[in-house]
Amino acid sequence: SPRKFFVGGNWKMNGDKKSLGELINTLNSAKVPPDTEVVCGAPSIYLDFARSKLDAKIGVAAQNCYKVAKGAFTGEISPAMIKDCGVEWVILGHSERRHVFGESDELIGQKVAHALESGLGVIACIGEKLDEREAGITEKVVFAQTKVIADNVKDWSKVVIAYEPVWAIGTGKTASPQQAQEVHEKLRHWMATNVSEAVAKSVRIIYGGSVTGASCKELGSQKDVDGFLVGGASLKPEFVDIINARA
Ligand code: G2H
Repeated sequence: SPRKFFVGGNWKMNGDKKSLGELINTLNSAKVPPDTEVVCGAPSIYLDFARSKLDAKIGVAAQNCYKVAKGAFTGEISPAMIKDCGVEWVILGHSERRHVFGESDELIGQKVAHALESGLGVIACIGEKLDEREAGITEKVVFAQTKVIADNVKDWSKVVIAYEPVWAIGTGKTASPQQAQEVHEKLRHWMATNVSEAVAKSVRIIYGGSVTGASCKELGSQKDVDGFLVGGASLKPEFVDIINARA
């Protein structure tokens, strides 16, 4: 595959300097395969800490950012600030941002545009809820979410799409390798039709939702699964096994 395997960790709102420091020590001494890219999503207050402690072989991501560079937006952080901490990536449109904090497709699109213009890489998350899957509208939902993202992208080399079915997030209910592959393949086809063949071939589409050391190998061997976005298991030494899923 021309696509470099991508393993993202999403620490969400977890850890402290002590526990994250220990995790960082484990990651720094871990083997990272040369054909695998690893990025850890740290809480915003620990971005500087994570970037200064993690080896250069591991990237760091913010878990969110705002859609403009600066101003009177109490509590928000900008891509410029993220970059100023030496951090290269931002996760946008995570289901918790969408469904706990009410972020709209439109806002997520604006954030994607501004983060890319600012020079950050973007891990853009999409995924259907359980009732949507049961109603048979998974494709419709993920295509609509992808379209809003795509409308805001010029340089696809800086974008990773994370497919995270909401019913699989933090529930221990991982999508089966077949369920993941089916949606990833449809997303790649959508990219070919609506963006270009070249982008469809090169864009990484990663899977998220209760990925573990036990489930990562079979998921990661699917043709259109180019890596993972890992929540709970990214806080444990098990994350090293997931980094080595294809090794
Ligand atoms: C999905 C995933 C990481 P978890 O949110 O983004 O979390 O692996 O805990 O389901």
